[in-house]
This record gives sequence, C-alpha cells and structure tokens, in this order.
Amino acid sequence: MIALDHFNHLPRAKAQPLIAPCVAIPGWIDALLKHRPYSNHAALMDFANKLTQQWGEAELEQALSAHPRIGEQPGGNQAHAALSRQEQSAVDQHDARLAEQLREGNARYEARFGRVFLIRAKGRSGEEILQALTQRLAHGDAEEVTESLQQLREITLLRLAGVIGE
Ligand code: 2AL
Repeated sequence: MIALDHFNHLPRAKAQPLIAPCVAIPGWIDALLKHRPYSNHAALMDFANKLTQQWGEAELEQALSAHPRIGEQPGGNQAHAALSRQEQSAVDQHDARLAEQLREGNARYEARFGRVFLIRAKGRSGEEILQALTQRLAHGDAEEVTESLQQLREITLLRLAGVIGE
C-alpha cells in the first residue's frame, strides 16, 4: 500500500506497475495515470469509477487474462496472481465436493458464454459463489455481459483501494 501523495508524484514508469495488477486494461491504467495528481483519495476513486463506466464487452475480454477461474488459485508471483489468491481466500480449498461443483459450473458457464465466469470473490464464500454461478447460467447474453462488467468494476476498485491508501 502506498500513500496517495506518493502515487501522485511518482514518475510514470514507477507508478504504472503499481496499479497495473488492478485490471488488465491498458487504457484504464493510462487514463488513471494521466489524470494525476488527485486532491484526495475520494477524487481518485471517483475518477477510477467513472473510467470503469466506459467499459464494454471488448474491455471485459481484455481483462479476463488477469482473472483465473474461481477455485483455481493461481501459482506464481505475478502481482495479480497474489491478489487473486487473497480474494479467493474464503473459498475452501479442502472441500472436494465444492471444488468439483465449481469445476463443473465453470465448464458449463464457459460452454454457454464463451469466456471465464467472473465474480468479485472477496467477501463471498465458495457456496455463495456457486449459487451466483448457477443463477447467472440462466442469464441472456447481454444481461450476463452487464453483470460481468459490474463484477469486474468491483474487483478493480477493491484492488485499487488496496494499492493506494489515503
Ligand atoms: C476472480 C479473481 O481473480 N478475483 C476475483 O475477485 N475474482 N476471478 C474470477 N474468475 O472471478
């Protein structure tokens, strides 16, 4: 976590890798960097949120590269892998039945919508995620793009708030 004042004054080349793990959408990262300095934390979060409102299906596809499947906790020490492990920490890795149901649900979702099931995992148990997955399988295409983008916004803003403090 770095202070906003520090973030405001870092050279671009040092600030970029700090926020890059928030979301794999280069346009969002660039715009957030260009808009510095922010007068306070709320101004940063407001602007970041405003930028996320412009996302559509193309941005969703771009972003999924940084979001491993639920239940597949990524190894590796890339910054987004560590964030993802932390976000999924309430999914019980030792519950074999849950793991199998998530695997099946993910596969059905991918067969239906052609992309990875995305949900803000922080604050949700594995059972809650499974229930949401089942409900979302009944969505139409457009409805599910809207829902996935909302989840992506929540993940991104939570990550940003975890990277840059007051
Ligand atoms: C994720 C992830 O990496 N973090 C999170 O909240 N959700 N992945 C996913 N497929 O939903």
